[in-house]
Amino acid sequence: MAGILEVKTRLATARSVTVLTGAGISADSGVPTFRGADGLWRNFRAEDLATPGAFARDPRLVWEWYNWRRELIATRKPNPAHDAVAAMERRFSRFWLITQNVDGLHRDAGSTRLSEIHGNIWKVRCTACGRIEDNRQVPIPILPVCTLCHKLVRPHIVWFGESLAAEDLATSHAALESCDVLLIIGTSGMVYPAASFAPVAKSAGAFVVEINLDATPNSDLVDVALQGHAKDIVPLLL
Ligand code: BJW
Ligand code: ZN
Repeated sequence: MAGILEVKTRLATARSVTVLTGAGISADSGVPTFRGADGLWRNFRAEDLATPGAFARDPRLVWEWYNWRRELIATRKPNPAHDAVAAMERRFSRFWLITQNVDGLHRDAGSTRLSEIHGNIWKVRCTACGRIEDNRQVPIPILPVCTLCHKLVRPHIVWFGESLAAEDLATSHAALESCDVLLIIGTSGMVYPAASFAPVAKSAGAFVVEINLDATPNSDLVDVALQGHAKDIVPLLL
């Protein structure tokens, strides 16, 4: 593919690289995406369950959904695309990974300079005292409570209608505005604010590359759109 050569050339002279990932990079590890048919659970969409209102109405149902996902993700391993992103971190002194994924597979692959802007499925947060704890229990006993104050805990995940952490937003914007190359891997570009990250980097002068199975709302804006599986394409860019 001609596009791959152009991206390799850009990366060869880049001083600063930022990567934005979505569910598509973990699809190659067998983690269902959100907007694919395999993302459905008992006919609910993420938009039905990943909201503060859904948790307030029926915390048991929402925790059951998370238990399904925790069970699934617990058996999954990083794939060559996660490995290649971790290798990029070692290659470039100025590097930042912004991931929308909550599965933790980037950390498993060795990435350390990253913002998990939608949280992490292996952390829980107390609805009363706000304490955040690591929790790898699979399945988690329903309903789980805080070790400190014994009130209900929730997944430490950003749901629809909730704000991202201010620090994650600031770090992400700094990385988008200062990078020479932005790689956007496996995201539909439908969910804000991450959906606006490509234009932010583009207007700041970055060379923007999309790697996705399909065209997305970002495809017209990017400098190069590479269509295919992340696990096949991302390792070729190094
Ligand atoms: C492959 C592949 C392979 C597959 N290789 N590629 C109207 C307009 C604008 C904004 C809003 C609006 N109404 C509401 C909003 C705000 C809302 C929003 O954006 N909604 C949209 C749906 C319209 N956003 C928010 O609420 C955010 N907060 C916020 O904005 O705060 C301020 C505010 C508050 C209130 C009102 C307004 C503003 C928070 C968003 C939190 C998102 N959280 C989730 C779920 C968490 C649950 C959990 O994980 O447990 O995060 S939603 C879900 O989508 C998840 C993902 O991180 C996120 C993005 O999805 P992603 O990663 O792109 O996955 P898919 O499935 O969509 O796409 C996969 C892609 O991969 C596809 O393109 C495939 O082709 C590709 N692919 N296999 C390469 N092998
Ligand atoms: Zn508590």
